[in-house]
Parts: sequence; structure tokens; C-alpha cells
Amino acid sequence: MRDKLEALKASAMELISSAADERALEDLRVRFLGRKGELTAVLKDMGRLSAEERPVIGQIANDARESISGAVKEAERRLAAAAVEHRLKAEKIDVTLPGKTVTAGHRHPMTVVLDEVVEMFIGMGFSVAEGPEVETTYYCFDALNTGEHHPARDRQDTFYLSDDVILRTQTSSVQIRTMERQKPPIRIISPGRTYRKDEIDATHSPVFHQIEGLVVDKGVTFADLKGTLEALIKGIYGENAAVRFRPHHFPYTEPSAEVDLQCFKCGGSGCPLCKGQGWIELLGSGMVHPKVLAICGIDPEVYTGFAFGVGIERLCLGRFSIPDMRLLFENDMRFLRQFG
Ligand code: 2U9
Repeated sequence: MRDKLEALKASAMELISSAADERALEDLRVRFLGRKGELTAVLKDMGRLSAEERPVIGQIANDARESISGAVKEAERRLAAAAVEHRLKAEKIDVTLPGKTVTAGHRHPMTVVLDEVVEMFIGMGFSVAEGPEVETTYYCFDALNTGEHHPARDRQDTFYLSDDVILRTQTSSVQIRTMERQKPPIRIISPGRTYRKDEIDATHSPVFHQIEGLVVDKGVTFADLKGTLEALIKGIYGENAAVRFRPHHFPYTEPSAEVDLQCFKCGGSGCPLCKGQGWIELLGSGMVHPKVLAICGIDPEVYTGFAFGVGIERLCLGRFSIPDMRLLFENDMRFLRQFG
């Protein structure tokens, strides 16, 4: 029995000292020290020993139990330390590694120009009005004194969804809706997407963007129009930008004027950019036609107003010297990254 106990202890000590993980260790603890374990099994035979042998073997058995328990505790410490060591290694952070670069996006050049213009007008006391892109012919044409036979209404020029529903050709419809709702003084700009049946080329697109402006109050004159538009153009193109007002005709304004910018490339002497003219057409404007005011329920005998419309693409091309409008829509990152 003494030999059995010595052999059991030796085998337990060896297995425990090389237990690979906590689970294997627990299995060994149960196998040797558990109630149904190997040590208990040996001790069950103690009854067959003589009175002299019993205390001696009992002592050996106790020694074996203590040694095995001690080995289990020691192995627990070893495995716990190894686990910490493993975690420290696995979760090690190398603070000297280069960081991941976060690439911040930036605004599209059209948005840059739009934001600049909106900010300038807000500074002059305007607010921003928006409205639907799918419009009725009433808000796009009739309310703007653009009669049934006006060429702008032609099916060759405008996208019709039905006889009286179209994709808006200008954002003036937003201004009509505002005048219907709101009494003067009115000072609004309406930026937004607009549509015309144009073929795509360097200066035309069937989808484009406009900013229109409208001021209606008592005593508003053409001088207010000139001052406001000069402030806009100098704000975008710089204090030295020269402008000229050239008589024109629009059904919704009377008198009307187109506004030209002196060619920033040749300074007015004539070059390919301005097609030898010295001037570049920039926007349209005029005093709101009395009929348009009356249609919206505003008395033209009491109130006057001015309005203007400008294509944002055109402003953007000039502002950044971009040669072709198509670049603005193609989403080519090599082009867009230049505005970061
Ligand atoms: C109301 C009354 C009048 C808006 C105006 C223009 C002249 C004009 C074009 C510029 C380039 C459109 O994008 S473009 O092709 N616009 O020339 N727009 S006056 O006149 C209004 C607007 C609203 C109630």
C-alpha cells in the first residue's frame, strides 16, 4: 500500500506540474483528490491494515494529499501568471505605429459658390426660400406673365410631365408662391435645381442650378437693383470687377437688363474667352412687371420690386476659371480634389 501511495503521488505530481491549462488542472484535481478519486480509492483499503501499520500509512496518505494539493495550488499560480503574460502579449499596443489617416471630405465647387452667394445675401437682409422642382405651368409661366405662345413654353424647350405639370425652368415659381403667402416687404433669394431641354455641351446642361432674388417694398427702384447686383458681383469676383447693364426683354420684368462682367482674362480688349466682346454675360434682371405683382395680390400702384436670376454653374466656372460645365457633373475625383 505504501508503494501504491508513493506511485500515485509521483504520477500526480508529474501530471499536475505539466498541466497545460486550468481545465486540465481541474480534471487532475478531481482525478486524484476528488471524493471518487484515486487517493480515496486507495484509502478505502486502509481497513485491511493492522493496527500498527494504519497510523504509518495514514501519515503517508496525508503527506501525499498535502503534496498533491500543494502542487495543484502551485500549478494554479503558474497558469494564472501565464494567462496574464499571454494577455499582455496579445493586447500589446505599439504606440509607435503610424496612425490611420482620416480623409476629410470637402464641399463641391458649386456648393462653395452657392454658400458664398447665400452668405452675401443673408448679410444684406435676405432670407432663403425653397420650393418644388415639379411645378405647374401656372407658377412657372402664367403667373410670370409668360403667355401661352411664348417660346419658353415650347415642348422643345421644357420637360412636360403632363399638359400643365413640368420640371421647373426657373426658380421664379418659388417667388410667386412666396408673394402669394407673404405681404411686402419681401426680400428673398431662391436657390435650386432647374431644367431645360438643352443639349449637353461646355456651357449647357439640361439640369442646372439657379439663384433668383426678389425684393418687393414701397419705393424700390432700379438703383436698388444696380447696387445689390454690383455688391454680389464684386463679392464674388473682387472689388475691381467691372459690370455693365444692357437693355433686354423678359416677360416678368419691365424694364429688364442683362448684366455683363468685364472679361477678367483680357480686361475688356477682346479675347477668345469673351468671344472678342470684352464682356461676359452673367445674369438677367429687371423691375418686377406690374402684372406679376397684381397676379400675386400685391398692388403695383403701392409697391415696386426688382428681381434677378443667375445660373450658379456660370458663376462657378468664372469664379474658378473652369473651362467646361461638364466637369461639374462628372464626379471625377481628380477634378474635385483640386477644391479641397
Ligand atoms: C418674379 C419676378 C421676376 C427673375 C429673373 C432673369 C431675369 C434671368 C436667367 C439667368 C441665367 C436664368 O439661369 S438662367 O438661365 N434669369 O435672366 N430671371 S429676371 O425674375 C423674376 C423672378 C420672380 C416674381
